Amino acid sequence: IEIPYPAPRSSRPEIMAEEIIERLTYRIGKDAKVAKPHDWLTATILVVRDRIIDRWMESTRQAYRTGQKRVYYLSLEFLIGRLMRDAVSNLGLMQEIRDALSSLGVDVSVIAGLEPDAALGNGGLGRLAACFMESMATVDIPAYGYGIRYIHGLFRQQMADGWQVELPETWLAHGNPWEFERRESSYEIGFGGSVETIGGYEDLPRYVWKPAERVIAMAYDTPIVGWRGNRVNTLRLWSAQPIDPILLDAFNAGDHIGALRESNKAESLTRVLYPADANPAGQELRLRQEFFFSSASLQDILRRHLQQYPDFTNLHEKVSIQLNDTHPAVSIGELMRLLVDIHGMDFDVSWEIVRQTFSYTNHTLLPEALETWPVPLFERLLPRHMQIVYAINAKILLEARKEKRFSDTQVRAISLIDEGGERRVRMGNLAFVGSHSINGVSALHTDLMKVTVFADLHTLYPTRINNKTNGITPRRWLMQCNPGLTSLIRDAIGDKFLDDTEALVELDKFADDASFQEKFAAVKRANKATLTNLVGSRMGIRLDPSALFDIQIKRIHEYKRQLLNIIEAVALYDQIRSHPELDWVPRVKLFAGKAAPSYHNAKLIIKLANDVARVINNDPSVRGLLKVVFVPNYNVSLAETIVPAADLSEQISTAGMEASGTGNMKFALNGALTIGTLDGANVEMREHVGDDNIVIFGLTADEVAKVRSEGHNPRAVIEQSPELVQALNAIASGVFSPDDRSRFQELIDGIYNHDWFMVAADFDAYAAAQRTVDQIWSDPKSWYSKTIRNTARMGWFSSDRTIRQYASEIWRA
Ligand code: DL6
Repeated sequence: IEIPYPAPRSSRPEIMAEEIIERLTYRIGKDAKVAKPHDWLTATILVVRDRIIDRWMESTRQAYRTGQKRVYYLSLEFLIGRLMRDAVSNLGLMQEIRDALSSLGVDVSVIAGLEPDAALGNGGLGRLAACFMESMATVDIPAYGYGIRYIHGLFRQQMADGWQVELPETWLAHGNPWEFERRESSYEIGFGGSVETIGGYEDLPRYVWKPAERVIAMAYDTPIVGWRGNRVNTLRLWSAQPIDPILLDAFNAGDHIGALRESNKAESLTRVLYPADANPAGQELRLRQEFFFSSASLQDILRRHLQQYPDFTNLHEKVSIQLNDTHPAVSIGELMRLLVDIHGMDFDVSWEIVRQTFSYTNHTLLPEALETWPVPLFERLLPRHMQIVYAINAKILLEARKEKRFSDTQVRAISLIDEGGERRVRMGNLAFVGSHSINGVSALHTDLMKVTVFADLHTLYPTRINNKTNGITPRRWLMQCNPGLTSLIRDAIGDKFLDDTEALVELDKFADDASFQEKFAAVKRANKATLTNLVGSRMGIRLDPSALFDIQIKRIHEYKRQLLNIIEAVALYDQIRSHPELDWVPRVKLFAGKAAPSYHNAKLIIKLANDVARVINNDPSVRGLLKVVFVPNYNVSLAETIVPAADLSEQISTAGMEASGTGNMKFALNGALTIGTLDGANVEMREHVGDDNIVIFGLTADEVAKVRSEGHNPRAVIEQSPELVQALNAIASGVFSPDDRSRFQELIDGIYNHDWFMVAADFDAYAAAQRTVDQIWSDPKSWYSKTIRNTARMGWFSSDRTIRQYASEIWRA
């Protein structure tokens, strides 16, 4: 029987209004008269979702029909944020949904603000994965994102007397109308146990892993709509389920809690996002999570492949698997196990297929963030994978020694096992040797990879490392978050940039046009007013929208140098009080970001920002000239309000330490001036926007390396800078912490004693750069000429461009 497809859903507002009422009544069971805002939100999402499904199914059918290569993006993090505005706007239904809801007396912006912010990630890496998902759908690549459906995403940050307090985040509290539970897509995942060898010397031995524990991975699918709805891809997130939900014998014997032990244990696997960010993550749970989602994803990929092809000999031609950092690197061992042990393929043949299938993106050079696992832990949890790692290692080391004549030191550096001290499995090295492509995320970062962490592996395999500079999706980070600027640009240069972000360059000719500048400034003012209202209502702090909004929002980390910014605020505070007669530029210094719960110094930096804010904001002598705010609970939605309102974007990491940054791109695209170091993608941003349209300061990566190797004497540097001495003394002596005068002593001692992050070394250059910013700000014509040029020239940083490069140069998809 030919079963017909349903007719596509209408986008007429009156039809959608009817459907919203229908969903409210029959799916949610609510009478419109008593429906709560959350019910309206759910009903609306269900109506929007229906409009996605037709396209989703067609996208899947097309991939089967054409036999196109599929791309699988494996990531432990997807920081997707809210989805409704994204989906509606990509489908081009914004006005229709607004009209449909308003005919029912509901304001779309009110219910859209209720959607939980899905924070299934820590920071840049997770947000990049979300931008990539949207861009892969936009540029029409059949792709699946694979990750974990954490019940609690990244913690909710609250402030208690200026200290960060972490609370569980409950994004699933009202259910998740976007997702589809796929009970039929379930796989068994094993842990522990032993490996049995079957077969003798003559025979090829077969290895059978007998896990001691097993859980089920069950899929939840979320459709991801590309721009103009042309393609819809799938984000498949795994949830852990017990094999036996309840041990009935134990329950009947009265052990009611023990009866649920297995169930709790399984569920704890996907309960929380491991909150580490560039911190040692040596926790068993984390390794379990990594294997859990890697194994489930690979079993799913192989199952799909076998639906279309008889065997795996062409796997690498039909499948590309991108490892987002090393978190899914155990997939390399798992794919080997599945091909060799389960599907009976030859080890060497499988290894070639595996290498051609995988590619790996590195996101950090910080040594403490490069994952390694103690050999005993790895062996206990994954005994067969440990054998496979040893077998791969033997192959690679032999090749290095025999063919490439590597020295012992080089061999030690490339080994998959770190033998210095406690033996550990190096996931970065495993990802490297098991991939045909290893990419960095900015030109500088890629260059540094070749001479630092992967120097010896690069010598062994000189063609594998390549660069793919990050990008951001212009849909979320311009069109949706900044409708005012988007419509101004459309009026000026037409709609081409909506499909080709690089067409923004046409705006360049308006950079010095007085009337355009005025309109650009008006949009910025309106966005600043929105942020002012948000800060007022959440924090009770009144900002002056005509002040320069100087913004640093990102994870709190010493290398990102929020501390440098705070110290400069203290120095400025001092200067303003000492020279009230000068013409100071009114500034609001705004911070937001979360610190890893175990990262002591980062939490202290948050407290310092809050302590400094309290003193400065209550001092009448600087009122109107300087305000400092730390906005709690930074997340994607908050960024969507803050980014369009920024005048100045702080991208001030210690050079050589920020792999790329993507916040830097979001701000510049939305018409902020960047003050930054020559680090990460700032380097390429300068090339694109032009030297005159960005304020660069400080040591370069080479200079930082040189200063460190030659011995840095921060005390001597500090003593040369009266402003810095004064600011450091004020902080260290308790001017901002009268209740605990020594609270910040150790933070300041760190600067005096080693200054690893070059805060003292860069301070004077940074302060001078800030005064340059003041000068530019004081001449609005010059300010807007530069900021308009930023918007005009940032088109290259679209994640569509990045994804096209991955597709043509890595995936060949
Ligand atoms: O590539 C995305 C993003 C970069 O823009 C940031 O510069 C980088 O810090 C971040 N890395 C991570 C992982 N860090 N660790 N571990 O989030 O990736």
